Amino acid sequence: MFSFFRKKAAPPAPTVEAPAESTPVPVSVSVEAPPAPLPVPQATVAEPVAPPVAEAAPAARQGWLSRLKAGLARTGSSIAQVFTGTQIDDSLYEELESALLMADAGVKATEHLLTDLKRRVKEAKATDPSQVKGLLVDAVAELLAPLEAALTIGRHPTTVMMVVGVNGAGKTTSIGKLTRYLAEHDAKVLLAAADTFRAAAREQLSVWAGRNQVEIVSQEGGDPAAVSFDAVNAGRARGCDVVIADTAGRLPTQLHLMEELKKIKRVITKADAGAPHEVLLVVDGNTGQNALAQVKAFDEALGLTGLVVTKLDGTAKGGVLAAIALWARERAAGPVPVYFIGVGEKLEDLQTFSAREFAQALLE
Ligand SMILES: Nc1nc2c(ncn2[C@@H]2O[C@H](COP(=O)(O)OP(=O)(O)OP(=O)(O)O)[C@@H](O)[C@H]2O)c(=O)[nH]1
Ligand SMILES: [Mg+2]
Repeated sequence: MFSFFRKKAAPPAPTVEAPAESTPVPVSVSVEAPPAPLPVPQATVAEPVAPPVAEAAPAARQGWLSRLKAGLARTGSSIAQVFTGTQIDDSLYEELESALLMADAGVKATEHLLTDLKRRVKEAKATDPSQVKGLLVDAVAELLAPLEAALTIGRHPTTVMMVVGVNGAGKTTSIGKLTRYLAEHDAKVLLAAADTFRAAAREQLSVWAGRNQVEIVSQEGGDPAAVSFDAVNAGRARGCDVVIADTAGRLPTQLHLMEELKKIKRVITKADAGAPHEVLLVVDGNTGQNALAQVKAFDEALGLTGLVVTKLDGTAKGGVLAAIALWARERAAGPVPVYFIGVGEKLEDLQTFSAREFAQALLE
């Protein structure tokens, strides 16, 4: 989900100059509007300015759900197969175990789900395999529920987000989609092209900036930390609601590149003591169990605040979210929410995550 609380009126005219390298694009959203209340803590605000996506566009949401369903269809049909018999017996649970493992749920989450399911079956005194399927939806939805949380902006004058992940996970595309979503809700966004090594990467982000008519700070061959620093300063000076830094893809095993990410984070904190407010990991939903390894490694290096799971429209099996959810239960800092999931390459193909909808799409 996403909530956007009213920000206070824009600060006095910025005096800080834009970095020489930036290519400002006219911004379609107004900084001055809405005139009003001071930022308020989430707990005391009844009415977010923007309703969650689910309420905003039911028709679009429906279309998205069917794409998610189609993407996860293989998992769905192999699990459905388990419930076609007439008895609830050991072989049903064994088949279900294999199907969950095949769906990338991993050993621990599979065990957890089977134990929980057996308890539910006993409690419900279920006798028909088709009932068991409904109970499995409940079990999966409950396991995934802690991953459901709203991405909130407006708590800070400028919310700074840093987006990280392995190569090709969908970081830049997701930033483009998220930017559109934020701009549609009247948030003023500035993008930082902190993937400075490849000209194509900068170009890709500036195409998204152009499409969404937002500003971008970019620097040929520059230091990613310096670009991020400039962008945060520029964003704050220009009264932006959100600054999003796109970083270059890297494997968690590339230690020097992980050090570089830590440096970007440290330098962002120098520009704004409370920032980055969000460190988002973008994970390709097709990565299987390796996705969990990525989440753990990036979390250890940077302290993640949220996840975006992409490409769930393709051949993704979906079960890895159960593995992530089980891991998140034991995480000292609490679960890492899945703010968004990606179900395609188009602008509207980024949607908020709902545990129950996901469980249903996966199993029904
Ligand atoms: N089908 C599908 N494709 C996606 C989705 N998200 C991203 N892609 C595609 O995945 C490819 C890689 O996306 P990028 O956004 O460039 O990935 P990245 O993480 O920025 O890549 P690097 O910067 O090279 O590390 C592109 O072809 C995107 O169109 C999605 O949700 N579904
Ligand atoms: Mg990229």
